[in-house]
Amino acid sequence: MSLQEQLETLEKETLQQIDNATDLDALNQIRVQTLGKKGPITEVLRGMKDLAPEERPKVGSFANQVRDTLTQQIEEKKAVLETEALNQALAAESIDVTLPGKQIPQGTRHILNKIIEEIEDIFVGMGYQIIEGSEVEQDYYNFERMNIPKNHPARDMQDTFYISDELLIRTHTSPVQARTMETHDFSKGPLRMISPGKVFRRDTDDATHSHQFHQIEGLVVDKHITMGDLKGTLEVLMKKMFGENREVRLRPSYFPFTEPSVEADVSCFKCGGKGCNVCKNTGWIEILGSGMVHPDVLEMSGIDSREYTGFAFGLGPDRIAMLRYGVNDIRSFYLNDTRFIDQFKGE
Ligand code: FA5
Repeated sequence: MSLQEQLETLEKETLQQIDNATDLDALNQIRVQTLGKKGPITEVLRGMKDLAPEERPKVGSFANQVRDTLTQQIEEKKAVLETEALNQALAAESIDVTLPGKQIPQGTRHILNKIIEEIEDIFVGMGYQIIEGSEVEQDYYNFERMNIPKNHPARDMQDTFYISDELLIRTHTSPVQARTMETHDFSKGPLRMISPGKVFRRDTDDATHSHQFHQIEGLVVDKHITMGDLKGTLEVLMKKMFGENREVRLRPSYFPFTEPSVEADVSCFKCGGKGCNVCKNTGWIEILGSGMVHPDVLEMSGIDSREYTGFAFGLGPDRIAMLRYGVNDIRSFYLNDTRFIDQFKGE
C-alpha cells in the first residue's frame, strides 16, 4: 500500500472512531494515538525520506491535510461531548424551586433585655442618663456608702458571694448611686440617672426568687427635690408600662439609705383594683423600693444635704416581666430553654 493509501485508510478509520466516541476520555485517547509523536501520521512523515524527491511535497501536503482534518474533527466532537456532559450535570443538579426551604432558626432578644430597654427608653425621654455599674463591687460601695456599716443587721437580708473580705458581687444596683454622686458636677445641672444590671444574693431559688436577678436603680439629686417628684416619676413609669389608668400608692418601709423609705405599689392592671389572682385580691401590686436619699448618703458622697435632696428607687425588671406576661416562675428566665424564650418573639 502506498503512503497515500495508508493515509487515506487512516483518515477514514479515525473519522469513524471519532464518530463513535461517546466520552471525552475516549476522544482524548484517539487524539493521542493518531496525532501523537508515536502515532501513524508522524510515522508516515518519517518514511518520506525513502520517497522519490518529486513525490515528497505531494505526500507531505496530503499528510498535513489529513492531520488538519482529524484535528478539526476531534475539536468539533470535543465541543459536542462537553456540551452533553454539561447538560447531564445540570440535569442531575437541577433545583426544585417549589420545595420548601430549610428553616434557619433565628434568635431573639431575651424578654428581660426587652423590658430593660423599654424602661431605659422611658427614662431617657425624661432626661435621665444611663449608667453602667460593675457586677464586682467593693464592700465599701455596696454596703458602707449605702449607710450599711459592717455588722449592720440589714446585711443579713443581702448576703452574697465574696471574692475577698472587701470585694463581692453586688447585692443591689444601689452602689451605682454612691459612685455617680461622688463624681457628678452639679454646676452642669441636676443628677438624673438610671442604672440597670445584674445583682446576686444568697437567696434560695423559688418561684419568685433567684440568686441572680436584675435591678434598675434610679436616682435624682438636685435642689428642692421632693417625694412629690418621686411619686410623679413613678406614675409616669407605671402608666407607660401598665396602661394609662394605673395609679401609684406609696407605703412606709425601711431602707438604711433612704429616709423616709417607701414601697411603691401600682393598681392592678388585670382587675383595675377590684381584686384578682394577680394582685392576690388586694387591688395593688408591689413593684419597687424607694425613698428620699438619706442625708448621710449624700454627705458621704460630698454633697451638702442642707442644700440638696434627692430620691432613689430600685425595681426588679424580672418581677415586672413576670407580672406583665403572666410568667409564674422567675427561674424560667434563666433556664435557656428556647421554647420559653421564643414565646416573646413578637414582643
Ligand atoms: C433593694 O435592693 C434596694 N436597693 C432598692 C432601693 C433602691 C430602695 C433605692 C430604695 C432606694 P430590695 O431588696 O427590696 O431593695 O430589692 C428590690 C427589688 O428587687 C424587689 O422589689 C424585687 O423586685 C427584686 N428582688 C429582690 N430580691 C430578689 C430575688 N431574690 N429574686 C428576684 N428579684 C428580687
